[in-house]
Amino acid sequence: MKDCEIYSDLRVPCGSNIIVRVDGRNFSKLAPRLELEKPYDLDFVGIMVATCQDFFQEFSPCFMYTFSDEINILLDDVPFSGRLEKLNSVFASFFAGSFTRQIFQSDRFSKLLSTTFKSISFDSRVIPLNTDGMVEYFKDRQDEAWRNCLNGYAYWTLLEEYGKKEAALFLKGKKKQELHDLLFDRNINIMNIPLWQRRGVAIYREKVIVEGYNPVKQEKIVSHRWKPYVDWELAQFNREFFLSKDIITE
Ligand SMILES: Nc1nc2c(ncn2[C@@H]2O[C@H](COP(=O)(O)OP(=O)(O)OP(=O)(O)O)[C@@H](O)[C@H]2O)c(=O)[nH]1
Ligand SMILES: [Mg+2]
Repeated sequence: MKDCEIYSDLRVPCGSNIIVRVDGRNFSKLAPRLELEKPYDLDFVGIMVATCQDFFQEFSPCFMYTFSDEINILLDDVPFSGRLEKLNSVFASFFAGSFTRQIFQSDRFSKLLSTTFKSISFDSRVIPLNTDGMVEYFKDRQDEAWRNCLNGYAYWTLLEEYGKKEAALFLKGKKKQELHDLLFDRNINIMNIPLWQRRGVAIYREKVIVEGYNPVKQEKIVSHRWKPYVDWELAQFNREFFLSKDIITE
C-alpha cells in the first residue's frame, strides 16, 4: 500500500527560498461570531500575532508577515526535508491548534464561542521563489493589505449610507485613489490610521545588545543576540528593507 502514497515524496526544490502562506478558513463567518470590530479588531490581530510568535518559537523561520486572516512564512532552513505534504499539513494544523488555544485563553472571545464553537482550520500552500521573487511576493502581499484596508474602511463607511448589496456594488472595480478620495470626502483620512492596519505586522529577528559581566576578568562584556521582534510599524517592503533586516544578502 505504501506504493499508493504517490504524493509523499513530493519535495520543494533544493536550495530555493520557500514561502508558506496559511489562511483562516471561513473567517468571514467567524468574525461576526467573535463580534469583531469592523474593519479592524486589535484583539483579533493580537491573537494572529501571538499565533505567529508561537510558530516562530517552534520552527525558527527567518520572517513572518500577517494581515487579515493570512500569515506568510519565509523559511531558509526548510524542515521535514522539504516534503510538501508534511509542510502543508503540519503548518496548517499548527496554526489551527495555536489559534484555537489563544482564542480560549482570551476572556473576551472564549465566552462568545463556548456555546457555538466550530472547529477552526487554516489552508496552506507552498510557494518556492528566488530572492528577487521573494521580495516581489512580499511587496505584493503588502499591497493586498493596503487594498484590503481601503476596501474595508470604504465598505463599512458606505454601509452607513447604503445597504450591503449597494455598498459592495458601489465599490466594485474602484481604484485605490478613488477609495482614498471617497473616504476623504467623508472626513476619514486613511493616512492617519495606524500603520499596522495599512501595512500589516511582521515578525523577524532583531539584533540586540546584551550586557554581561565576566567575574573572572572582572569586566563588563557586551555581546549581540538575535531576538524575535514584532514590528507593528512596518516600512514599505522593498529590497532595502530585507537587506537592512539581514533577511537577504547582496
Ligand atoms: N471584523 C473583522 N473581520 C476580520 C478581521 N480580520 C479578518 N477579518 C475577516 O476575515 C476575512 C478574511 O478574508 P478571506 O480569507 O477572503 O475570507 P474567508 O471567509 O476566510 O474565506 P476562505 O479563506 O476562502 O475560507 C475578512 O473578509 C473578514 O471578514 C478584523 O480585524 N475584523
Ligand atoms: Mg480566509
